[in-house]
Amino acid sequence: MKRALITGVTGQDGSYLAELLLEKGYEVHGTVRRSSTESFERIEHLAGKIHLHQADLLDQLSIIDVVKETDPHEVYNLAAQSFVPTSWKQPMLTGQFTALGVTQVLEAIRLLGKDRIRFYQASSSEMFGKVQEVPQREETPFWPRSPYGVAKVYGHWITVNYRESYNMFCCSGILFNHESERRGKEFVTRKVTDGVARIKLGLATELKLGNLDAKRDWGFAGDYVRAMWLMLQQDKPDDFVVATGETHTVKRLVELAFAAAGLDWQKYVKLDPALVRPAEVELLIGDPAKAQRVLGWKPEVTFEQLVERMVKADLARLQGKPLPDFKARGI
Ligand code: NAP
Ligand code: G4F
Repeated sequence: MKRALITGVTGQDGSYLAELLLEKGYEVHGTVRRSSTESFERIEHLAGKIHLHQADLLDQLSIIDVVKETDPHEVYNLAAQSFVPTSWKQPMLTGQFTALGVTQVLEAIRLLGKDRIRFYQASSSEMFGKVQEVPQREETPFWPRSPYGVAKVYGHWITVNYRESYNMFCCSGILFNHESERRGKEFVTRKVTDGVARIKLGLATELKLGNLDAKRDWGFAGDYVRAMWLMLQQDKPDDFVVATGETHTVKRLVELAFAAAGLDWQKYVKLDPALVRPAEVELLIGDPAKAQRVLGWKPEVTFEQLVERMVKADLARLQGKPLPDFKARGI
């Protein structure tokens, strides 16, 4: 039986990846941080099926201990301070978690199993920032626009460097935005779908947003964790862009989400300058050709289906109803 260790298992991607690995017969281990309130909502349904270990990316010994104890075949490093605006408020912390944290995990692997443990790093399209090429591919130069993006560039290159320096099996997945009903409510897709559901149910009267013109290549998180796993099943380690190849404005997202609840967005959306970022990433659109060719990966959920399922899920959640069975409905 294969064993996998996921850092950041309580996050959106961690929860979907844990489900996928369980389906594939893995013994799944995840790291969690100690906190005065538990943040296990996304993995509650996996209680008893996965093994949780206390560890923090900022504490090297805890990372070494968890790698030693779990003796994994594969390590997926998903833990990070992942919200871009927070990275301007806490740039040092973001650098410590999101950049140096990667080296902590790589060092633990180098010490304990550099020839057998396969490593996945959660890199980001934020690294492309002020984009130097459209669409963005594996070779497109990086120009990050936030402390988060800068930290992810470090994480990407240290992953490549350990592959080249120590011949370790290290892959960097350059993933474009991916969303779901498990997305944190501070990210724009979920903020919008939750806001729409609240307005529909009479719990709110408006929704404040920032830049409606920014464009993103949005996919479904459940599709993207499949690409992570596929990267670690190849004969040799490599880096891959994972994206849909389509881009949409925030405004289009807003239109679709309000329409999914039968509402006219123009009556409810208010622009709030405080939500505009010090430096914006205006356009992201990825070229997933390499992932399609080498990994045989392609996304299954479209942007329109994604927005619809997120609105439906937020409506159900706020009404205390069970979440819709998306698989049965084909989305
Ligand atoms: P997320 O929902 O914000 O989850 C982040 C996870 O990291 C949580 O489990 C969090 O734990 C954990 N974490 C944060 N700081 C930590 C620390 N110091 N030590 C240990 N764990 C820590 O993020 P996500 O959307 O699942 O994304 C997963 C990864 O992919 C992140 O690295 C993100 O930067 C990257 N990424 C995401 C996207 C996207 O569109 N979702 C795109 C490209 C790359 P708590 O629950 O305790 O906070
Ligand atoms: O949903 P967002 O906060 O995601 P962002 O900044 O693109 O970052 C996400 O994707 C990255 C991959 O490219 C990940 F690496 C990262 O961890 C994270 O998951 O914002 C998307 C866009 C931005 O252009 C932002 O300015 O939406 C715009 N926006 C407009 N109004 C807003 C809002 N974003 C947020 N969060 N909140 C708003 O009110």
